[in-house]
Amino acid sequence: MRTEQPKTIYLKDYQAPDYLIDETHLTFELYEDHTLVHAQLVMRRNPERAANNPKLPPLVLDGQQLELLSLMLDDRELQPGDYQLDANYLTLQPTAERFTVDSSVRIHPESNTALEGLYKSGKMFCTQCEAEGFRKITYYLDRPDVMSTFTTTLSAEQHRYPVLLSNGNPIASGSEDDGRHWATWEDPFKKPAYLFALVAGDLWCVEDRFTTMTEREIALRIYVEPENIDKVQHAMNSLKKSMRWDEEVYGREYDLDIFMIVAVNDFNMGAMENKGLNIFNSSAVLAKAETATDAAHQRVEAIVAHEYFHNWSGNRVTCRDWFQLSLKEGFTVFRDAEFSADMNSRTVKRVEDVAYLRTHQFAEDAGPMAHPVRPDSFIEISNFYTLTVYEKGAEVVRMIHTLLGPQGFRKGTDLYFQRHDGQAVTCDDFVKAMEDANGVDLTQFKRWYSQAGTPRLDVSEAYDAAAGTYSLTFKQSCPPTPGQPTKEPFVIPVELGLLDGQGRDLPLCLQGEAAAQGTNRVFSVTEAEQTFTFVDIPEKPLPSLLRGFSAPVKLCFPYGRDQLMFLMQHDSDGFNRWDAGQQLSVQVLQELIGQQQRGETLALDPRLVAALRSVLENRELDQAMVAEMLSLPSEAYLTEISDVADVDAIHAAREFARKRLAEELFEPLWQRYQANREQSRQSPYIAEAEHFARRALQNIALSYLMLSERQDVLAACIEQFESADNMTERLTALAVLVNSPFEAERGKALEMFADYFKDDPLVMDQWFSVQAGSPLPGGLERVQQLMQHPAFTLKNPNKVRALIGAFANQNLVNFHRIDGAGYRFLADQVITLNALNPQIASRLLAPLTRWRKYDNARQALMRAELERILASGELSSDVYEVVSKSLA
Ligand code: B3K
Ligand code: ZN
Repeated sequence: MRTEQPKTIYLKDYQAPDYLIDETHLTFELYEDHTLVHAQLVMRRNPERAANNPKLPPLVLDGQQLELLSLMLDDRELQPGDYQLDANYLTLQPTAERFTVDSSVRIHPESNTALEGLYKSGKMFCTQCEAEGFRKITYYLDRPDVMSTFTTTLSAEQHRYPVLLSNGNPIASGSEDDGRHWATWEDPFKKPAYLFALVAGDLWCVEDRFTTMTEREIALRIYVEPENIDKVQHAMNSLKKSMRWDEEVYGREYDLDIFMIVAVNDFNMGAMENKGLNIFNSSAVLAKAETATDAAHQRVEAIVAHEYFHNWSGNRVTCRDWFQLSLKEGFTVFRDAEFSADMNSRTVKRVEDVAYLRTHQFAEDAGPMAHPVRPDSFIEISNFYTLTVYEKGAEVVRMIHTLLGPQGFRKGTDLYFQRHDGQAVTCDDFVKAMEDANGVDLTQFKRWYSQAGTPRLDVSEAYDAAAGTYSLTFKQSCPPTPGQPTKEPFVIPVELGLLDGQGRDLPLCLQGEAAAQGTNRVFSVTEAEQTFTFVDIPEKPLPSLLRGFSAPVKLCFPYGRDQLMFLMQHDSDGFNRWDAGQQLSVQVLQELIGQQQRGETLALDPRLVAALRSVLENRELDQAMVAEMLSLPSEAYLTEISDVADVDAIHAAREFARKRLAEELFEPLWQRYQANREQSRQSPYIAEAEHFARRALQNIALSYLMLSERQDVLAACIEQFESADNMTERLTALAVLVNSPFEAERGKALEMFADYFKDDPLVMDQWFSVQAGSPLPGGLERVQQLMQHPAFTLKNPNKVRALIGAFANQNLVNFHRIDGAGYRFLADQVITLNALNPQIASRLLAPLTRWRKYDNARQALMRAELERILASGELSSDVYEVVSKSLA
């Protein structure tokens, strides 16, 4: 908890550390009611800071919630008068350039509910140190530009904690007479403290091997609690694929002799890339057909890859300070997205990522917490593990990749890794390596790192039939964001093509060029307003703009609905075919929203029916793309693109459209459903793209078909629920039943499901989520009731996300109830969680921070809840920062 007014930290104030730590030697004695930590730090003055300053500055070590038991400077035992101690720092005065600090502290992992530092998840000990958790373990220079080797010894009771792990390689172990045992691990690679990890528990492991490109043998181990040992193979396969891919695509080889993953149930986020010892939320490791959906399987593959890739982009080359977080996160998200694209369907992966970015990151970038990819300031760094740093950061790296091409980009990453191996560096260093390796100037491009907000790109066209020229004029603008009233123009890479009347791409030749250079090109828009004129254009073309979503901007071009239908059919870019469908749906839905608001009879534009019919009837298309194209833009996305979001009208319009589509397209949906369900019945579950695709189409078809309320569809749904051999089919069947009017069947299915899976917490999370997301009336009361369920606890972040998070983020009609009860409920949970787990409390708050999107009545109610949180007592810096910035 905060004891003083939280301070803002600024990037411009960065200073290198006065002292460095060359070696860190740790000993942990783990007991049930406390843990003792002894740290020996071999230190020296930082030569970079010593010049011009003969006097030795004080040594200020970070430390929080530690009980100091003893302290030595070299051989001298220090007494309380020899140092200063407060809630955050231990300050002492070195007397030589080189010295050793020895400290012993007592900590209480057994009562650590914040899940930061050393804590217990169920019966095991584990750690989470990024960003600033190590200071809750021992006194240290807890900042990423202090890199040290680590030797770690842990001792614990042998029968409770047979497995003792830390970073690096095991070098010694032994037992003692009193039933305790110990192990020592040594990590030869210098690392910042945020990559430290320790695990002690009764764990089983699946072991495998990987032979690297230089024929080194690496032992791979995934540790889980015994009951989960049958859910590890998918993660292991994903790990081996990631290791191979990083060698092939980036030339990066693994460095230690052993790579371990440990699954824990209580974890604040997905996973953590600790050197050689990744710690994972069990939801990001465990997957088998019967208990995890296709989406969960893909998430496991992506997160295993992401954490593994960090070994180079994050660990070998790390961040100088936390303002540079996107240096490792944006780059690593880009790397894992490309990996997933290579393992599965590239276009589907891009569609999913862009839909997510446009819905959630764009909303963040337009809200009170908007910040640049490289923030200039923060109060609590935990609040900056954001969609902007991760997802927009990845888009920025993707744009560099687009501008330099794959080979130029690889030259840049080779230089970056070679130049900075073993260093803590900045986003500027990353861009500099790209520039130097390619002989280009990215000065203006770097505004993507420093300017917040989503740029808008307005495009207009002019065709001169007589001259055969076609011009596209781009106007870019970017709305003000907190602290940034005006913006300079960005470099916006626009990949585009021009379609003729038959839907073929025309050769693209700019005025002044000798010849056409292909039919799909990338142009950089660098001015506030800029025109590109194409020559030899025989007829007025239809532009296909921002192919593959080549820049994270809001593109505005006045397409008519017939033109969008034409693009859906003919665009050579698969992403833009999908996007044309989305734009058509948005236009149609916005028309319905207007009709609903004016109290008119709703009428669905038959062109949307026709467009989706032809998608459904096209057997050439990837079935996953058919499923994506059948998915109407979400209520959250329709909210994001509204000036004032009318939650009820959005819901009513979208439901109306779904129902009408289900009626009009019943036959083709039923055919494809039955064909795919039959195939699912015939073949065992396989976690591969083609099978994901078949089930995705089957499941979206079922969700439409159930809107017909026909008995034969209900029977099919129940059959799928009861006899599917996998969670993907079973959970969809459950979800559509839960949202259906068939009350008896719904209740029975929920009960059967909970009864069968009551001992599997990850499956129960899905059971909670399905109910939390149901838009049927009474949603809040259902959620409140579910909080009493024995499987629910506020202490487990997965449960909080599954029930409360799903309600506030996905159940918009119930959460935004006009009486404000949804807001009041969320604020109550935030206030409770503020004391238990500030990081989770602060994340849960996000929906309330978007109050400016809603009507006056709701705005007032949402603000009142934010005020109530602010006044509720001593707030963590996490919650304080988000609430105070939201109200500013
Ligand atoms: N680096 C961690 C995130 C740590 C978050 C700390 N609050 C996971 C990841 O991005 O790989
Ligand atoms: Zn990461």
